[in-house]
Amino acid sequence: MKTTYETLMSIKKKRGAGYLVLIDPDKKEMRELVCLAKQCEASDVDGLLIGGSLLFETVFDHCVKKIKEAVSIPVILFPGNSRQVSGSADAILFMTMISGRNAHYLIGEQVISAPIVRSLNLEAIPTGYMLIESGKTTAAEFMSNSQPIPRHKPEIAVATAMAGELLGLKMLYLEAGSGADKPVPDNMIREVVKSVRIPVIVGGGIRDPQIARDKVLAGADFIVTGTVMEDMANHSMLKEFAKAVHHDVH
Ligand code: 1GP
Repeated sequence: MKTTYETLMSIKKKRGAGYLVLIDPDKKEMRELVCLAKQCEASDVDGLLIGGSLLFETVFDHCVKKIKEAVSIPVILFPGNSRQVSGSADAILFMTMISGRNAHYLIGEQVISAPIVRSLNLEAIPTGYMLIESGKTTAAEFMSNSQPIPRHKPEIAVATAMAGELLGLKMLYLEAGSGADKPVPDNMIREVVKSVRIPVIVGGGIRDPQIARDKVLAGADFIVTGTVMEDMANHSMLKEFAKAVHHDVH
């Protein structure tokens, strides 16, 4: 059986790029979260990420389980901290915040969660999380107490990405932050993608399918949207996003 990482790689190979939707358990009632997950699957979304900067709800594990039961696309944890671990998911983006210099998010949270991830036998996908300046202070920036990479300094992003690859990370996540004013700049994506061989996920502040398409054309392997789908009125856009991201390779 394929690992979730291998599944993601085959999605990338087959579809040109993959479309992932972030579901934040804090943002809606359980029923609505499950409904969104089902709509994602029906709209050609390739996988779901579950997580958030905070956690007000005490039912994280239950929420992951319910979503996992409702869909057959990969359900991957995208934890804001070491409390967001659940054995019901297919895998976890085991992230280290390589853009910042706060040791707690580079290795501290990982030390806390590693024994739990191991005991749950959860597939861990080692991922370098790179926060990019996006106009205003985001929750990710505030909560991690770390400085984002300046958006006009692609060379810093490139060197950081290279370091992540040399350290053996399997994916990079270029993140503007949830609800960001401005998404990660196209030229920064282009430069990073040119410099590394590992897949690059891009998310934060993407509210329009055309913007998602631009990020794919700049070289993003996976696109993540979260906030735009919190509004039920936008669910009809799921298919448009999926279409904008995919450029199926035959
Ligand atoms: C946040 O990249 C994700 O971690 C998604 O961002 O909520 O702005 O779409 P948005």
